[in-house]
Amino acid sequence: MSYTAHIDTFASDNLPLAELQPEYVFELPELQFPERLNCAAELLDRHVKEGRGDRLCIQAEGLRWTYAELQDRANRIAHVLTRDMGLLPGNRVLLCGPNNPMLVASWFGVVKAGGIAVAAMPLLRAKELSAVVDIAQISHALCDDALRAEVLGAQQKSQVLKSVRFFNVRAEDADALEARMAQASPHFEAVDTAAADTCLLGFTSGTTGVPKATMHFHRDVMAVCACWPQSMLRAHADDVFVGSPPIAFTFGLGGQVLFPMSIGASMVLLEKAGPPQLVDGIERFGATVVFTAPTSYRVMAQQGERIRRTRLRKCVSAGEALTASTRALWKDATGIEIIDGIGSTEMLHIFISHREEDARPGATGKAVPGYRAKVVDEQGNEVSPGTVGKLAVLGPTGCRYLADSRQTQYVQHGWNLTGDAYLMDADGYFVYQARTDDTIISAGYNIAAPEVENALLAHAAVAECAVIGMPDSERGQIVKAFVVLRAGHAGDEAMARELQDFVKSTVAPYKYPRAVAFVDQLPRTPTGKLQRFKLHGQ
Ligand code: 3UK
Repeated sequence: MSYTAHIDTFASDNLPLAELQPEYVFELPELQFPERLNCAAELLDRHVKEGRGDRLCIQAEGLRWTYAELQDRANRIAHVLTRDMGLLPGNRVLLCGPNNPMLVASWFGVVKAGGIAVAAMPLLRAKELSAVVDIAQISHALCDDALRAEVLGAQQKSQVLKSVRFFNVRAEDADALEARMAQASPHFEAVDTAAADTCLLGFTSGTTGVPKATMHFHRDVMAVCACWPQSMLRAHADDVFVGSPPIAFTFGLGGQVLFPMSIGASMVLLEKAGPPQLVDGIERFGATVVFTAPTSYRVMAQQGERIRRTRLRKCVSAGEALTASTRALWKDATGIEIIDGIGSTEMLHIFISHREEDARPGATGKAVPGYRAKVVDEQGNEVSPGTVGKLAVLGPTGCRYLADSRQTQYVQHGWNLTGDAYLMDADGYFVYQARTDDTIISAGYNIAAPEVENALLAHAAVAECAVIGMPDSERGQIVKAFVVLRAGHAGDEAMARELQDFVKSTVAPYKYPRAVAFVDQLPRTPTGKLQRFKLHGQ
């Protein structure tokens, strides 16, 4: 048994067996980790120790914290957790709240104390939260007062969640986290965890509904900081990071917290970060690097002139495929070339991407140094360039589901299969096609749902749409489109026919939607991903 600092061994007891885990590669010199490593000490304490305590770390509405100030808060929280709340290394701690400084301080308090941070999407309701609590056997929680009712509801449903404290409480409350912190010492030596001790669980419901927890080690956090940001993002210590995804989504945790801190830069935390608030935030706080999703870039592009007058210089897109048209729209509006990157909760962060100058419209990029990527067939054999197959990746991070039989779907032959259909072009660029379960087979033709969606989106009357394969006795499946129309358009027979003809005129006619339904909205995950599976049977 190798070294561990965990007294509660729940995480290691529930890791997938070694033979079910992917292969890991640590080829870069930056990926040679010592046996003992605490990522919170590396990302936070190291800056203070090396004399950068006075540098700006966090800005938020009416607040500026230096690295030393964040460390002070995190240390006090670590004391409250271990002394008042009885946290033991290896225990899981639920973190819930919108993106704000106390949520980040809580994350560092938990990880310094050797706990396992489990951030929950701020939109989750009591029932969904209690599922998270049960799967991860969560004993402690630190939560924003804004989510008090949901967290107390989840605690009532669960047997395991024993200790809860709230922060950002407005009324006088002796039990509030801040009141307890005021009594605690600002000094706390980070627990000497193993590089391979779990420090965070990332929940993913994927696009199919049933939640699963991915397990990430202290060394995984340091590995994602050492790979993509260094080779592709290339930000520096004076950059100011901002973004829209919740910290509970590893895209948000990396982009807004881990990556800036890994280089001594600063972050802006916005509790609400829809396109208008994000544009405001970039302007008001002088943000230079933004992380958000393609849909958000499309809306923000309307404010191109305003954005040109800000300090913004680097724009990262992930979460969904970035179409060539969205890339061009943003470039025309702002002059900035988006950096696209595909990542996943399982891999922790981005593994295929590109630098601005290597952007290829319609392609995601190439394997990030430190990672390998290939396109394989059903048997796991690499296919030739230009052929569509399944995307397979490996690197220093990889998929470990907590006690979940779906491990053998994601990891095959040592490679991580992300569930995406891709092709590699003749120059080695990876080009996104669809989720593998979004490929519609109609009368023998393979049709990628996103391609039909993009064709429909080009029609002036279409605000949003989703395309699925509907079972059909004659053709196996037929293409069915769910369409949200822009205001002022009627969803009638004539419109359906017009859209069908429009698609036939822009893509191969066999791809046109034989069925069209008009709806008011589309089902999406809290991170904005389309849930096509929810449309089946509608
Ligand atoms: C899709 C993309 C095309 C793809 C994520 C960056 O999205 C993240 O994690 P999730 O677990 O979803 C993973 C799936 O989302 N996807 C993500 N990025 C792209 N498809 N182009 C892209 N650029 O289907 C992937 O398998 O929610 C993204 C960093 C951390 C993340 N967790």
